[in-house]
Amino acid sequence: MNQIALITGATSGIGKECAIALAKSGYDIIATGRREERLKELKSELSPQIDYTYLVFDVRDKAAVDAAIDSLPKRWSDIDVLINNAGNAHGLDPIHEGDTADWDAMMDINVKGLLYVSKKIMPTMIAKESGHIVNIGSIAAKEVYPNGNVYCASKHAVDAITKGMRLDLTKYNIRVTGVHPGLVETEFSLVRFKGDEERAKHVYEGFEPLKPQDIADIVHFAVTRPAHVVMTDITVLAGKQANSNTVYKDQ
Ligand code: NDP
Ligand code: 8X3
Repeated sequence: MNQIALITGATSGIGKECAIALAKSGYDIIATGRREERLKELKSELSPQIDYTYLVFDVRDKAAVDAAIDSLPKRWSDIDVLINNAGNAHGLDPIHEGDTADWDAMMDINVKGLLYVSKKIMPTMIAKESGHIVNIGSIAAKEVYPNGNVYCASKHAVDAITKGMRLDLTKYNIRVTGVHPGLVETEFSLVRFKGDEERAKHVYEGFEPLKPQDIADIVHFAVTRPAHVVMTDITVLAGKQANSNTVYKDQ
């Protein structure tokens, strides 16, 4: 039987490309997200050689996370790889002008949601003494940029949780990898700017941003290393990006 990968936030961007990349190399896929139509459609983009199922839940809702994962038939419950990808930025404002609903969303989704999903899946990995957890952090997990305040805090938390997971889970042969991308062109900025397409497009103009496939390649590489190799921490920027706040754009 194929190995099983569960990917959160697989309706779009990095998560969707991770599902496509892992399916191509023979993983059976459990995709999750809130937009069911997209989860249904994803099947047609995956290798026909693998099995596919999906779960619809909001990672903020602990009861929904628990019920969804508990609903998996036995055939799907033995998850080998967990990609904690679901997340977004909400807003880009000076801290004193931040919207507390945006702060709640980022802490609840990026941090607590990641914990809720992991909490359900780690016991199975511990019981079989194998598994791999990949947490999608960000360059915002490593640096703080102007107006990034709470998003950066949420991603610094992801980085700390990643390190904590590695400390606590390595003895059970569970590998833990943090992947920290810079600017990737996805729906990320559309969500951050609440549907403002012009503003979102501008973020990726004047240079070649990373593609979600670039990040999926790296995730794929990390999870397909042999058991004695763990990629712990991978930061990846666009070619013209020097740090979180410095991008050399065409004039
Ligand atoms: P997208 O907006 O394209 O995708 C975000 C995914 O997260 C969607 O599938 C969305 O699914 C899911 N998601 C968001 N909120 C929830 C929720 N409450 N419950 C369940 N699922 C949720 O953005 P990216 O692909 O760019 O983002 C993926 C990850 O990569 C995020 O953690 C982001 O912080 C990180 N990242 C992105 C970078 C970038 O520049 N794009 C750079 C560095 C890190 P749905 O809406 O269907 O629920
Ligand atoms: C997404 C990339 O630079 O907007 O995490 O924080 S950035």
